Amino acid sequence: MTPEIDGVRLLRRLTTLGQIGAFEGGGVCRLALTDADKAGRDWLVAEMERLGMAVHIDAIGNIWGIRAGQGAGAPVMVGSHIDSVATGGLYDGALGVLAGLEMVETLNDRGTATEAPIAVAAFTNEEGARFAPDMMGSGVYCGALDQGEMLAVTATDGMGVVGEELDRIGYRGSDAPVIPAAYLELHIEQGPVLEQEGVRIGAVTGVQGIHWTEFTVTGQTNHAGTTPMALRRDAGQVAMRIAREADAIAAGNGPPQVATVGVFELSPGLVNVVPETARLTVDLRNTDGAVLEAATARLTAFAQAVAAEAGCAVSIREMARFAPVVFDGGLVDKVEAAAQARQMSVKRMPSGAGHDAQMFAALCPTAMIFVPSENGLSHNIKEHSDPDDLAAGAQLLLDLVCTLAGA
Ligand code: HGY
Ligand code: MN
Ligand code: MN
Ligand code: MN
Repeated sequence: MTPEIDGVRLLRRLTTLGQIGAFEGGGVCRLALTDADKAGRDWLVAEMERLGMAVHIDAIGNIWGIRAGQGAGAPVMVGSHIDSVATGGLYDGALGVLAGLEMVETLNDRGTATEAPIAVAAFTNEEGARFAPDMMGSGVYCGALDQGEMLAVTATDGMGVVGEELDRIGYRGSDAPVIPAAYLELHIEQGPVLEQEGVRIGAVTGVQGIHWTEFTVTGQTNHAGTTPMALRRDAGQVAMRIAREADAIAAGNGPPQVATVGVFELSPGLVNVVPETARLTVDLRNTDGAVLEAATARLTAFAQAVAAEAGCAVSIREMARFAPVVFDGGLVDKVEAAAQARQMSVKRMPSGAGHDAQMFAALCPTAMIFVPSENGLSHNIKEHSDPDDLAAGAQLLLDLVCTLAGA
């Protein structure tokens, strides 16, 4: 029988990491490559070393600790991320990394050896909130994103460049990524499905496609009172129409299409001045790659047309573009069977959120385990999951890794 994890110890680690970059009254902000991210990284490396793991860091700051196996083959890897959005919670990403530490400590306590090494990874900038695209570190690790290009990415607020920030926080390493024998990621669902259906475990079948696009519209400032509507070159009106078109795409396509205007900035931002520039971002996602491609094409064509009609210019920047991925059917079956073996209710489901796992799907057998999110909330400081569910997910992770790594 697989050793039993210690749910209290797991929760303690989640709480400890949750104090790094914590807001008063709850929630965290550990934006990638900030001092708070560095503090989280420093704590994680110290924990890995305390557990006797060999710690590796690559050129984009991905961290992975390896617990030696009796054999020297490719490791079975579990992982996720410890960076957060600016309105983050305690569990998004952290759960997958810290459940990995809990798994290693449980095996150490029991003196359980595995044939294959076990790796626990924390990937750089999974969120993409400060530096786009998201899944940046795992994308470089898996060869899906160009390392040189990613090191040169400037922050969306213009403050900082990835490579310089890595140097500043001391996390630009030189270790070569190792391609695992299999990759498993435990993550909170970040949506309402499991809770609404009263199911404890999600056996994740894949991740929907993600397109992030930034539109910068340039018109002309003018007097809000004297300028007839027909003579305006109003960047704000164009931006609003692009945002409404994104909404129309979601309504027209219906679920699972989603569209989000997360950034919407007008300049000069004065009550009596027609806006000269507008910057907005649109996040489009769909499990169907062709529908998603068509949605993005429709939105960009619309933006160009309405900008021209309004006498404005528009520049369009692709911030992220990931096709949908399907996880390894055999491994998804194993996740489902492992939950059933422990009499845990389980449901096969796609992931609405992006995850580091989607970068591994092309390289090795990959799957994810979801546990419910209270009220489906995430990317919200009130993000919460039931400790028993967190422990259940961590236990399944250990069960599966013991099977895959030959405990
Ligand atoms: O946006 C996402 O889904 C991921 O959390 N970065
Ligand atoms: Mn996450
Ligand atoms: Mn997230
Ligand atoms: Mn994610």
